[in-house]
Formats: sequence, structure tokens, C-alpha cells
Amino acid sequence: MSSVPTHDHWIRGRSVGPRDRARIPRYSPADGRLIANAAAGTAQDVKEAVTAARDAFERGPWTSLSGAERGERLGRLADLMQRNLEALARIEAEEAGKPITAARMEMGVAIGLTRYAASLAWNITGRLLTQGGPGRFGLVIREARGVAGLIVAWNYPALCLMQKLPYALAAGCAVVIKPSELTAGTTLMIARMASEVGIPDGQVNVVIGTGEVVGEALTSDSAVDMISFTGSSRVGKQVAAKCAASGKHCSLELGGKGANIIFADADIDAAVEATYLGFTYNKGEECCSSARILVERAIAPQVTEALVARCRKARIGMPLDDQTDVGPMIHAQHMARVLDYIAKAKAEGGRLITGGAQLREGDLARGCFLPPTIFDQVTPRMTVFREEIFGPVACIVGFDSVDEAIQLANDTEYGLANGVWTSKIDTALAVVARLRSGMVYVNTYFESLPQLPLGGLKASGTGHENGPEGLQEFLQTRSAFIRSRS
Ligand code: TXE
Repeated sequence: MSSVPTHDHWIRGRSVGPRDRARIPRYSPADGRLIANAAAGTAQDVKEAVTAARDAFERGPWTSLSGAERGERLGRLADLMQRNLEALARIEAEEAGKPITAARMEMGVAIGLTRYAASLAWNITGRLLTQGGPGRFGLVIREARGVAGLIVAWNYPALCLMQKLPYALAAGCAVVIKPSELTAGTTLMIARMASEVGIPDGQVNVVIGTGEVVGEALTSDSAVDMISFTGSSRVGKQVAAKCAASGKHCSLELGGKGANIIFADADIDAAVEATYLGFTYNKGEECCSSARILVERAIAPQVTEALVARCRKARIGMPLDDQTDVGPMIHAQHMARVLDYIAKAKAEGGRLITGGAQLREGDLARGCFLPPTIFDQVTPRMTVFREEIFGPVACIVGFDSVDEAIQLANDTEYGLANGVWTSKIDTALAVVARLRSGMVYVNTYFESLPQLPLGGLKASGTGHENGPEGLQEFLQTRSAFIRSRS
């Protein structure tokens, strides 16, 4: 009988049990088995980790390395993660209820981001201004902000982390990571790997626990210089207020309510497949999910029929099964929340055209399995159109013109990601120009590059991750004016 893994803190390069021995059990969302016991961290544990990061930043060897040397160590971290990709993917799949095929792909993306951030470490520049007159120089300095608190959600534990950690280290920061207490396994593995490749003890620390205790302590600590947060818009607002009150820089990757706009001149088959993935990938627990499907009225019946047929071919199953493409929701409470949204959609007049009920048969009965679910006869006033459900639930709404499509897509408090499907480049460019979201996919969905920054508008957050902009979040700018008196 293999023992259940315990997830302890990682401080100053070693595993540290919870001070008062309290633990948070994690039960498999697929079958209810106990799969981990996470430390229930305290404010004191956070203080210990922040002190370790502060010591590392003020006096540690990482701060005196060149950008090239930091980049080289980060490259070694990517290599070690690559060698352990399968082990990382299996833990991620189990803890997050993620299909193993998706977990492997995401781990590959996380490794690519690490290599990309390593390359940026070579290219951190400032400016020298030489036109102030004889013997007068302006100096613009770009340097590490200091100690960064990295707070990560449960939907992409490793991928979310690697959209922060390698950029923070490339900039020269020391970090205290707060993973979700539900999905800390891969974070701890990566922290250990960082130590193994020569990233100094204290540079990367991990404190596990609830948001209310560990998250709050981290955002309140005056020895922390910035917070990079991924999570709900609700909590993001609290974090932003805490950072403002304690003079911290913060970057926020929050919720979304994406729209996929399908024009009659689109490649319908491609649009249907990508739209299906757009709201079912990661069981819909995805901030860029395209849960609003906007279809030109002339093709709405054809698209609806094709989407329903595609949903009914979904392979819903166990996370570690290579055949699975839709896994279980993260936990029973979240499943209940999503089912409430489904009940509300019906009560408000939406028509359920596929899915809608938790699966209760056979092996799946012990887990949190929800089939892809679609409503039509939805209006923009309905909750299913307005709120982020964070499950494989979408609504279909028709439109008759480009203007109406854009107006519908922008009719949301969020502004993270949208998609547009058309064969006309002029339509695509006009829609891209007018959509109020940080990301627009054209004739695809979810595709990206490490060089492409992702950041939300409106309630979807502030700041960016990935791209040169992702590094800038961890750098501060200072200026000097130098007068030579010789
Ligand atoms: O997010 P939370 P969760 C949305 C989505 C989902 C909801 C809940 O709507 O249904 O958030 O998911 C920590 N101070 N997204 O619970 O609660 C918490 O422990 C500091 C969208 O994951 O926001 C966790 O580590 N930290 C999002 C992290 O913050 C606090 C991805 C996120 O928790 C805290 C995930 C506090 N007061 C969820 N309270 C996206 N952009 O993809 C909690 N935390």
C-alpha cells in the first residue's frame, strides 16, 4: 500500500513540515481516494519563507550572477523538467483532474516558457542618455524588484507557475510561491529541481496553505516587494487592495468569459472543433475559455447541430487514461457550483440542448464528471451569458452583423480572450481592432507563443505574463543623473 504523499513547505532549500502539524487532505476528483496531505501553513511559516527570500535577495549568490549565468541555470532547470516530464504530468493529472495527454502537453509548454525566460535574462538593458550637455549623463536602470510573492490557482498548477517563476528568476528576484493547497505536488517538484540545478537555497521558497491564512499573510508582508497572482476576479480585487495598502507592485491574471465569433464565411468544420475545445479544454476550468458561442444566424442551426454531435463524442474518463479528453471537475464543491449555474440557466429560460447532469454511472460515479453542456435560446441578460462558470458549459447566441457580434462579445465585465472565425481578412482585422480583450484568436483557439504576452483588460486583471512584458513585471526602473565636474 503506497503511502500518501505529504506536501510540506520548501524553505531555504529543504522540506519543512507545518509548524502545528495541521494538514489539508486532497481527495482525487476522479474517484475520491486520498492522494495527498498538504501542509496547512501559518502566518509564521510565511514569515520564515519571506525572511529566507529576503536574505537570498539581499545577500545571496543569485543576485551577483550575470544575466547570462542566471539564464544558464534556468536552462538547466528546463532540461531537468524535461527529463521528469512524465512524472510531473502524472502528478498534475491526478491532483488537478486533468487528462494526462493535456498534462503532458502543458508540461512541455511550461518547459518552453522556462527556456524562453532564460533567453530574456541575457537581454535586460537600461539606457544611457548622453545629450544633456557636456559632462552630463542620464542613466536609466532596470533591476529586479526584490522579493516576489507568486500566488497560483489550481487549474494549471505548473503552467501558471512557469508563467511567473522563470521570469522572476531571470530578473533576479527571490520568490515565495503559494500554490493552491489542492495542487501543490508539481510546484514542490519544480522547487526541488531548482535547487538541484544550482539555483541557491532561499531563492525559491514554497509555502502551502489556504488563501485566507497563507495568501493573506503573503500579500500583507511588508518585506515582499510584489505579488503576481492568478485566480478569481473576486480574490484578485482583494489582493490588489492589499498590495495598494502595502505599496507593492502587483500583476493579476483573473477570470474571463470569452466569446467565439463564427461568421458564415468561416471554415465551419475547423470552427466547430476549436469552439468545442474552447469551452471543454481542461474541463472548462480555463480563464480563456470561450463559453459564449456567437454564430451568424444564417448558419446557427448547422453549427449548433455539429457542436452537439461533437459534445456527444467527448471521451469523459479518468485523468490517467490516455483516451480521456474531459476529466473530472476540481472538487465536489466546484461541481455543485457549476450545477447551480446550469439550474439557473434553465430557470432563466435557456434551453439545454446537450449535457447538463453529473455522470453517475459505473466508475465515474465516484468522481465529479460533467459532460460538455450547451444552452441555446440565451439572451445577454442571462447569468449563463454573463458570469464565469469555470466548467464545460457554453451558450449559443445568434447575430446578424459584424457590429452586433462585436457588441455581444464586448458585453461583459471581463476582457481576457476571444476568438473570431472568418475567411475575410478585413473582417478579422476589424473585429480584432474592436474587441476589448487582452488576446484575440483568429481562425484558431488557445494557440500562442512564449513571445506573445497574455494579460487581461477590465475585470480580467492587470499586467502581463510571457513575452518581454512578462519579464518587465519583475523589473523596476530607477534613474540617475550624473554630472562630471572634471
Ligand atoms: O481561485 P481563487 P480558485 C476563478 C474561477 C474559479 C474561481 C475559484 O472563477 O471558479 O476562480 O478558483 C489563493 N489572498 N479562477 O479557488 O479562490 C488561493 O489559495 C491571497 C480563474 O483557484 O481566486 C489560490 O492559491 N491569496 C483563474 C489562489 O489564490 C488568496 C484560475 C486562487 O484562488 C486569497 C483559477 C486571499 N484572500 C480560478 N484567497 C484563471 N485566471 O484561470 C485565495 N487565495
